Amino acid sequence: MTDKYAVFGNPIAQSKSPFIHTEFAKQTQQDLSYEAILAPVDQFDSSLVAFFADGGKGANVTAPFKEQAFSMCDELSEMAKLAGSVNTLFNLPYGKIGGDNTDGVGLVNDLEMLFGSLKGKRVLLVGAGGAARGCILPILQHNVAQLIICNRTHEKAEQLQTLFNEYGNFFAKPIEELISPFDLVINSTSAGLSGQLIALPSVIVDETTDCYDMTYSQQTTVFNQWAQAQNARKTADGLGMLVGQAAKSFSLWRGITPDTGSVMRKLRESLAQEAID
Ligand code: SKM
Repeated sequence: MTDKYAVFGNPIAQSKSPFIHTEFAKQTQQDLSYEAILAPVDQFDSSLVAFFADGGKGANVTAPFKEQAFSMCDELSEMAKLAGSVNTLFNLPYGKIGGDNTDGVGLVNDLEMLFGSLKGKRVLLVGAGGAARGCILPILQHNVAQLIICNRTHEKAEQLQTLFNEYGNFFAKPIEELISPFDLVINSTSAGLSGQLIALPSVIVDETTDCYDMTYSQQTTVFNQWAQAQNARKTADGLGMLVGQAAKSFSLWRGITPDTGSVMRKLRESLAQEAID
């Protein structure tokens, strides 16, 4: 019988997950279906419970439900516990729900594929919301020399410093105290194409700095436009992170790791096509 999976969000029409997981399933010859489910904002829990009661095997969760999904889980991975949010759910025996967070692994795999090993690098993480929190542990686990976090509201960055202090060389710094270039700057804020970028000092990026924007779009994101204007060595958007988190979820559910490269190429093509249409 075909195994059922889904992604829950609101909105959800923009989600590439059904395409990505259907491609992974074809590639690895897994008999599964994967649909996008628009859950009403006040009915995420009942939608998920109904999906699992109806035989759903697992689910991804996107905005705005990741924290709520976390609080519904009976069992959580260490990664999910520290992230405080969940994007991957498992239908466990006896009606229990298991949760993990694969966003950070997806990010780190993409960063190393694009820019080489993270080991020994000085890394700046911009933003201190849920997206940043989900990635701190995996970055620290890759032996960076230091990870600095900055945020428009400095107190939020300090709270994360307290939470992750024991896992590595991790500090919150006020934006005005950033006075030298980093090896890597990661934007986790959701200033997409037209959004307002938080004002960053230009000294943090020079021609040796790689820049990564967790969001993605057909055109260069506002953050990457800014990074290119500072002569960043390389810039990349978050499409690889999206495919990477999906690959990790898929391997947790199915016990088989799909190839991400071919799916990335197809997604890039379809984004380019959307830009033309
Ligand atoms: O964490 C992922 C989630 O698993 C799926 C997703 C999507 O379908 O757009 C985006 C991210 O939040």
